[in-house]
Amino acid sequence: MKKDSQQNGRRDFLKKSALLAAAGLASGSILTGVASAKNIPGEILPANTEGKFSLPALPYAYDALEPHIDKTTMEIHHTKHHQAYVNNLNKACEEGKIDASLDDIIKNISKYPMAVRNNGGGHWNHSFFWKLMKANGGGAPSGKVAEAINGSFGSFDEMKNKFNDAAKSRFGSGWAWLIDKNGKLEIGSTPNQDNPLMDISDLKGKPILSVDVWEHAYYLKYQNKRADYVTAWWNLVNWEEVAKNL
Ligand code: MN3
Repeated sequence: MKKDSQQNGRRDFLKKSALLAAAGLASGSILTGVASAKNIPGEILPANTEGKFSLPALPYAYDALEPHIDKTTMEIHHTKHHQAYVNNLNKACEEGKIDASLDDIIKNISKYPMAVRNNGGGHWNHSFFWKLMKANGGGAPSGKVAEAINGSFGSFDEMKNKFNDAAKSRFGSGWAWLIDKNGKLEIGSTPNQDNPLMDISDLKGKPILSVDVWEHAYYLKYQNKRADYVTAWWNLVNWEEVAKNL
């Protein structure tokens, strides 16, 4: 009898190990591209309490954006990906003795090493992106946002089509943007964690709205169907926040 229960215990242990290994592999596939050499798939990175930059809290719960963006994706995206950008930015700033503000770093990004560009951009972009979404968002913009969109694109639908095209056609990882360029709204995309405030960017202007099209933002729920993710994402847009950016 004793031997049986030992064997059962070992079988349970093996089963659990296999599940953990599978979970590690699964999260590893969506963690591709996290800018951390030390990041082990499946590992929760410790919150950085010593560095200059810190992870902002989300303005909603991890499950608030369901069913459009699932809880697990939001949790991994915020606590692992964004946290990794913050940790690595702090490390790069410490190593390079960089003491500028994030806005100054972004504006003059050509003067900094690639680690600062990738992780500083990652921190700026995600901090901007979280606030652009909310539970029960979406619908059509009103007031000055609607006026600006109609003035620059003719209609909200036309702007949406252009934005969707920019999000879909960005090859690999990056971001689609609605920007204000000298009083006129324009749409484009940037690679990796670049953004339209960076001096090296081909797309330059003041960010108004953006969507993260890295696979880690949607892969668990949408797999390769980036277009479906972007279509669903419109249901989350926080137009009051967009108005503040204008
Ligand atoms: Mn992201």
